[in-house]
Amino acid sequence: MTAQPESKLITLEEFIIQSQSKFPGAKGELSQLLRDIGLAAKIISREVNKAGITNILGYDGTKNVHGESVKKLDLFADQQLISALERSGITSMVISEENDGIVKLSCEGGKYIVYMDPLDGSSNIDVNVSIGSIFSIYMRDGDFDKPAKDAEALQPGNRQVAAGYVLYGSSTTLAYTTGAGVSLFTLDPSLGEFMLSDRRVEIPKHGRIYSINEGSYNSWDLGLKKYIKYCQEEDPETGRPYSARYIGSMVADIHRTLIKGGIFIYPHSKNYPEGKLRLMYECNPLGFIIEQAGGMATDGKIRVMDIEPNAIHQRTPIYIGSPENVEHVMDFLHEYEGQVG
Ligand code: P6P
Repeated sequence: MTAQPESKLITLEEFIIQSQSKFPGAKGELSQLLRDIGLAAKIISREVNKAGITNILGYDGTKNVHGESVKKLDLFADQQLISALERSGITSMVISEENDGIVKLSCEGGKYIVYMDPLDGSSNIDVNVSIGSIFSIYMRDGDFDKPAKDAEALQPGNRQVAAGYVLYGSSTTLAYTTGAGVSLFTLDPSLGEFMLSDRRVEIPKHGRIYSINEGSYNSWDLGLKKYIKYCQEEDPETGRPYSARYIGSMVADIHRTLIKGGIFIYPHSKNYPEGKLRLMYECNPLGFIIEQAGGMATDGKIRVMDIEPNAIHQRTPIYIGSPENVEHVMDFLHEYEGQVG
């Protein structure tokens, strides 16, 4: 990633407008939506970076739809993003990890439907580990003059029109795609602007990092156990043993995988028979990003983005990252399918 000379510094807003000009028919609505999300991200970043000072750390005493204790920053992020989407005036429904059902916005016939995990990895907030926001944008099929129906929200990930994440880490990074590659932006706090840092990022074809919570080893399928043992064997010719890295914030683990290559895995297990991670607002948007950067994202059998959803909060196993690493683990899963050990 080469530093941009001052004259070449491009803000997120400028980049979105430049990109829109490549689509003559575009009316700028999606561009406006992305800009609104960018503004919410700046506001959230400001609070995340001073959370320790403004008593916004800790729990607010409520629980989300999944019975998980909600941290104050979760709620703040949820409110900021929903307000941004309300202001956009073109979004009819928002589905968020922090809300049981579908949030209907005042623009009932709005063209877009947005899924989001407003603050993913929130269990890491109090220990100052990177956390992130994830968004996934769909377009309704039509009838924009009629109020959107709940059923319109259940679209497979291969119908996303845009997706992205914001990583609140040592710097605040925003990544997004509209299906024409993945661009990265870094927030310059002195300007209050996201500045273009990589116009089209590509994931390495292969990586020597595997990322999985090995605490659930005993409940893995035999093929996964065999694959992780393969990663740990000594074989200088294939660059093994690989390195194990696991942050516990999906956005941070996926961002590292995007930049350095390798594989992130959250399999099904005894505690999470369907997998832990959410299809619609974690796996589909991050799968879209990784695929657009040249990677792969599967549930162990099929492409994550081809899964036909039947519930807005449904979970899925996920194997995501460099294409060679994902294909390799799939080979192990297939070879030992149905075997116990
Ligand atoms: P575990 C965070 O709670 C999250 O939803 C993802 O960001 C992360 O990848 C995963 O759960 C971590 O789960 O079971 O390893 O703590």
